[in-house]
Amino acid sequence: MNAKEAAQKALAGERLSAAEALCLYRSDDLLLLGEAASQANEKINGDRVFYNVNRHVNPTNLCVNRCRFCAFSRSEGEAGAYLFTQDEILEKARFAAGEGATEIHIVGGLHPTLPLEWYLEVIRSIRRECPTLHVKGFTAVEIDHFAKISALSIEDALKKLMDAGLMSMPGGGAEILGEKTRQRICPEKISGQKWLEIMETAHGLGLKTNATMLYGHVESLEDRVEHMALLRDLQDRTGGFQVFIPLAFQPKASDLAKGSPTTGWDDLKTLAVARLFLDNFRHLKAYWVMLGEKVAQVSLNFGVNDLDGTVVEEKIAHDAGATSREGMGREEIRSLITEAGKVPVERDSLYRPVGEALP
Ligand code: V47
Ligand code: SF4
Repeated sequence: MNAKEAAQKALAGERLSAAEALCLYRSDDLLLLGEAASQANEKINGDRVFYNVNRHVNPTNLCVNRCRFCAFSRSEGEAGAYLFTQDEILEKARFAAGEGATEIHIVGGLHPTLPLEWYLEVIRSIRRECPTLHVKGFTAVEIDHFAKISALSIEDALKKLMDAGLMSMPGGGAEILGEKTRQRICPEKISGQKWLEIMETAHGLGLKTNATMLYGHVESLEDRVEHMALLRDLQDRTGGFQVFIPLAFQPKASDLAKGSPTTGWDDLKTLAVARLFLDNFRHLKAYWVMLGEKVAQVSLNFGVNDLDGTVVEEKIAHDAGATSREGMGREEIRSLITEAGKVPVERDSLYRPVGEALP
């Protein structure tokens, strides 16, 4: 089968095999992929493109994992290591709520000594003081860490976080799920299988989560397609993933992939293939922080229907050399979307339009 036939198959509503996704990836007909992915997206999402008004907070960069691609993390005593106090975090949340944010996105390193109670109190205080904020927090990697340090099962750790007020989970820590490549890039991290199990447990408890894929380092195209196939299988079972977010590797301060960033060509192809292959994911996000504003804008015609958010203070990608801004204003995001011929719609963290009657 050639790329044109694979694209037609996807548009006819038939599920693509891994071999067909690879065939799309290997095609150099970028516009064919873009056109097909755009049509697939329009069928389910029309010409509306979502964004949200949010604020990222990374409570600490101390991390016991030290993944090879990560320029954000530090070890104890190392220059640049930090830990925000609970008051500092609450102050950032208060400020965000005052500016009209609807979501606080909390992700950090695996701190060597902080107990789970510290994180529970962070969530409780934000929910108490800022009731308009949705608390989206903690990757599956952090959930595993919390369970280990408090001798709890994954399910019980998640229940405690939910009781404290956690409302959904971001999609980080997925990296590349296939074990061989995962071992090369983040040997200390939980396995891909464990990441999937934690997501399945969260979905079983009614917690919606996102899913990411870190691409553009040492992985092969086969790794990427296998990764997406594993996500598609889990989504068939649970329906708990809200959105797929490919994360473009930022190579500064990493010896992976000899320091070259992804190309716009690869970024757009990856998003288009994801839209055609992941037939059970309604939403596809272009994370403008890692793609850059320009590629993110063009991707709105390559199957993307979500531009993420205002972000405000981004550390993970910027410590690794991202050249985008650390945050973007609501009006700037809206005009990027409008200029690409789409209709901007502010969403909440569960993908409901803000300010419209809820179903
Ligand atoms: O898990 C770390 C990645 C992730 C680098 O769910 C890097 O809405 C690129 O998951 N180059 C955290 N990526 C960020 C994340 C995220 C971001 C925005 C929205 C959502 C969401 C989730 O960042 C980590 C890791 O996969 N990362 N280092 C790097 N050098
Ligand atoms: Fe730690 Fe996450 Fe960075 Fe890995 S990617 S070193 S787990 S902060």
